[in-house]
Amino acid sequence: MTITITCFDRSPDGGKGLARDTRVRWALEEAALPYEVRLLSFSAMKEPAHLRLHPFGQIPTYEEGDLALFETGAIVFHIAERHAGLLPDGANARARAITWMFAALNSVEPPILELSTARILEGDKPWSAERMPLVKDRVRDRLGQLSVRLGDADWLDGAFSAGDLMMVSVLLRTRPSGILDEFPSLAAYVARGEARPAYKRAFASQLAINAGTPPAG
Ligand SMILES: N[C@@H](CCC(=O)N[C@@H](CS)C(=O)NCC(=O)O)C(=O)O
Repeated sequence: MTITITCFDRSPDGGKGLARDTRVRWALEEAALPYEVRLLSFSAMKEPAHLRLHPFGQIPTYEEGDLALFETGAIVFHIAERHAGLLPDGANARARAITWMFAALNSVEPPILELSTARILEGDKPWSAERMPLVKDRVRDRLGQLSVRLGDADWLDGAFSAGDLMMVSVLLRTRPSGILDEFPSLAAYVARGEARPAYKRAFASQLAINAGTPPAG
C-alpha cells in the first residue's frame, strides 16, 4: 500500500531538516519503506482538504490506504510498531524506548519550542531581551539532565530505537542557537544520529525540495 506524507513546499528553515517531516522520512528510511510526498503551501495547509487530515492545519501527515494520521509521535510509533528496526523485541525494552519517544516530545521539545517562539515571534518585543536568558536556561536545564542520563552511552537505552530517532530530531532544533554545542556528549549523540544512512537519505530528500528556500527568522 502506498504511503504518502505531506511536507512544506518551501520549508522556513531553508533545508536544514528541522521541519518535522524529516523525522517521519527518517523512520520510513530506517524501516526501508518507500513513500510519496505531497507538497503543501502554508495556505493550502489551512484549506478544508488538508484540515480533514490534520485538524490543526500542519505538516506532516501520513496516509496509507484508508488510514490517515497526524502528529509525528503517532506516525513514528505507527511505523515502528509494524516494521523491524525501530523498537526492541523485549516487552520492557520496548516500553522504555516508547518512554523516550514521549520524553522527547513532552519533556525536551517544549522548552526548545519556547526558545524558537521567543526568537522568531517575540524577538521584537520590548521585553524579549530580558526574557531570553530565562528561556535559554530552561533549555540548558533539560539538556543538562539528558546528558547526565546519556552518560557515555551511544544511545539512550541499548541499541538505537525510535526513542533515539525522536530525541535526536528534537535536539537538532537547538543547534542554531549554539546551545547543543554546550553539551558535547549530546552534540556527539546527535552526530551519531545524523551519521546513520537512513537519516542521510531522509535529510537529502527534504533538501532536494527545500535547498535555496530563504531561512525564516
Ligand atoms: N506536534 C506536531 C507539530 C506539527 C508542527 O508544528 N508542524 C509545523 C512544521 S514542523 C507546521 O506545520 N507549522 C505550520 C503551522 O503551524 O502553520 C507534530 O509533532 O506533528
